[in-house]
Amino acid sequence: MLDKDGTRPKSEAGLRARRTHGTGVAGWLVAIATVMSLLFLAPAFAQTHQHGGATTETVQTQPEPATPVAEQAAPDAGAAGAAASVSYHNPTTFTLKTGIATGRMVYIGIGGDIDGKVNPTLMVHEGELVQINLINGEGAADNVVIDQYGARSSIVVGKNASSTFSFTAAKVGEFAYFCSIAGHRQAGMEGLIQVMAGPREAMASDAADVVRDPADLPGPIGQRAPKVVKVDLETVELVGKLDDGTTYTYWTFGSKIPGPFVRVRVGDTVEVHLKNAADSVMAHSVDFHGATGPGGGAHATQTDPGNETIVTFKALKPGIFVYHCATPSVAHHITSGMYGLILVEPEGGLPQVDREFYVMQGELYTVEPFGTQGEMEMDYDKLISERPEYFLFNGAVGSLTKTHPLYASAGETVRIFFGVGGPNFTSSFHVIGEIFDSVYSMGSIISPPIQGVQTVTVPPGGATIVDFKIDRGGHYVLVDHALSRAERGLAGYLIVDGPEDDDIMHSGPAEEPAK
Ligand SMILES: [Cu+2]
Repeated sequence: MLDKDGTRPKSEAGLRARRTHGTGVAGWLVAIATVMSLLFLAPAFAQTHQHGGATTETVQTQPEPATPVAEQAAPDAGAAGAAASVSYHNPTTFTLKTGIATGRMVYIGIGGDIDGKVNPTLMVHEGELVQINLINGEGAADNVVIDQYGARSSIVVGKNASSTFSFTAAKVGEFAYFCSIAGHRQAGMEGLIQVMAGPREAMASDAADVVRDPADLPGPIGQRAPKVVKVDLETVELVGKLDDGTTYTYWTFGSKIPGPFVRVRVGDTVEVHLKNAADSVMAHSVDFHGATGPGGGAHATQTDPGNETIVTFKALKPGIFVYHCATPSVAHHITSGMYGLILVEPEGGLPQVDREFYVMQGELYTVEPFGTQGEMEMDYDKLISERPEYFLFNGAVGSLTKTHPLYASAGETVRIFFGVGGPNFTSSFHVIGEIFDSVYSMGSIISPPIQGVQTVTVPPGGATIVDFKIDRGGHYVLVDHALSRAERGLAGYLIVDGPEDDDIMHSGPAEEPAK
């Protein structure tokens, strides 16, 4: 077992102390200045720039914009106009599940004031961004349409399929929402949305930290015989901190991103208990890429809120594998945070290292542009056309720079288990200032690792293991070398204590040869 906590400063004070010491040494400051400006100054600048134009930009991304923002603010400018643009970033969200009640086809409200109500009236305020989640509860094909706003969901086909759409409630009044599939409105699928004049009072946001610390993983298994390993996973939906002043409704395994690191050995029997929290809105499931069988376990684990399912599989092959939720729409569940890694160790384990870390990459598709403050809303159109706003390590902007950097000491060997949840973008994983000594390419442990690698390709639903010895103290930077993504949140620090060996690198010319 590795003792990782002995030298890793966990407290904020410890972090500050280390940073203060660091600035005393000019070496890394100079060497890393370019990178810092790339990774920190540029995004900060971009955020400032985007705040001003956010409202207009966002409205342009609506499927069919009903009313331009300028028009909303015009009649009674000042307070009303300002409030409308503030509340715009705190969507009022409703979830409707299709079902049968007293012999009719209906929508049933889920959560909040409309919980359990049949064809509930949706109360919103003028100027609010309204988000409607539709879940198929009866297995037919359904949608939701609000004609007056030109707003509609995709058609959800099959039980538990879901769709999300949004619009700005720019017109005051009562409007029908209904299903436009032939016969469904007549059969009962109809309700009202009531848009009240004037803005709602702003709500304070108290968002959770959803970032999994990259040092949070179990130690090596080493030598032992195969056995039955019980794995408990709980799916949790929660509002989490995406960035400073910015939140997102994440769907997670265990309230953190990525989900718990599962560690077994080849030949183990893995008994997975998947519990879906009682306050979840969606059904969830889990597909282990390290398993062999229907859906990687997803067929056996489609789990409604408040329920638990169990699936058991044999770990037949060693490797580092992704697991993820596989409930439709799968891309929606994955982008929202539902992915993790399972390591199936070979007999006797992997070569020993001093420190192991756990990092995963994913993208987020929000209606609002990157850097917008407030609560972000998932954008289904951007998701299916692969136009992300955010690229993230471990679920949030600044996750591995500001709040949970990786810590090590010079002379140590380091291993990073790196996976891509995606759902869509391949990573060109690289650590600025380092060379990977060994790379288990494509997550294969059976094949011998390749040596001396700068950048490693990791596809969505794929993973790798990189090992390297750190020869010199300083700050190293984890990136996807598709570096535009660093401007959208993707960066991490590996902070290495210890001597900054001038023989390996120093600022200025090589020393005079001895005479
Ligand atoms: Cu899910």
